Amino acid sequence: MQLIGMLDSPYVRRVAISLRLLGVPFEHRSLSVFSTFEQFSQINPVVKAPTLVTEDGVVLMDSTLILQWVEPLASRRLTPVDTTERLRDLRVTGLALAVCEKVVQIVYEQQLRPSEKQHQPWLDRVDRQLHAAYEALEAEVLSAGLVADVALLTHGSIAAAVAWSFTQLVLPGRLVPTASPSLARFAEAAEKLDVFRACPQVSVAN
Ligand SMILES: N[C@@H](CCC(=O)N[C@@H](CS)C(=O)NCC(=O)O)C(=O)O
Repeated sequence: MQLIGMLDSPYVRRVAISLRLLGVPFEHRSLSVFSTFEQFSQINPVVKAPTLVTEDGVVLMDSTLILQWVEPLASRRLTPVDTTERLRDLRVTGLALAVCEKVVQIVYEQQLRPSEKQHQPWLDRVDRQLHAAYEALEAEVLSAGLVADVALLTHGSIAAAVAWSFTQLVLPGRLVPTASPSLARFAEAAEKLDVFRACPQVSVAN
């Protein structure tokens, strides 16, 4: 199994962390959707990260769908068994992925479009959505009382920690820890776990 994409993508990172937690062996190919677009397109012409190439050579996209495929192959689950917990975890996952999407939209708008072509009303809209997602995520993390323990990690808690760290990396200062204290505390503790450290969002060489 090959996981294609760079760990500075929160989507690639959540899959890499989950694969390790699930104990599913994989080869990680750190290709960029930008600087190695052509090479990436040889594997997946759609050039989306993460891309998973299964043992049978099937090319899968989308972090959630990849995890949906992989989890039943493992002996462990990152999906809570209890129905109420599962619903909460899905909500946390959705909010964290919305955060990632909004941050990516802001970064693409600011870095890929010439400054004279940036559309402020669009950026304002996305920023409002980002803050709304963070507000709801903080409330969920607080009420769930998330603990950074490898045995307790779920899809939602992994996505929440990864989303927070990603936001801090690419939009420093945009979301301050005092506005999301429970999430910031949880993410900081999660980042100290071996499984998170094994999947650094900034390459050690940088
Ligand atoms: N919903 C997708 C989002 C994946 C995504 O947008 N990845 C970005 C990298 S962070 C990407 O592939 N960007 C290139 C592009 O969309 O052209 C997932 O969960 O995997």
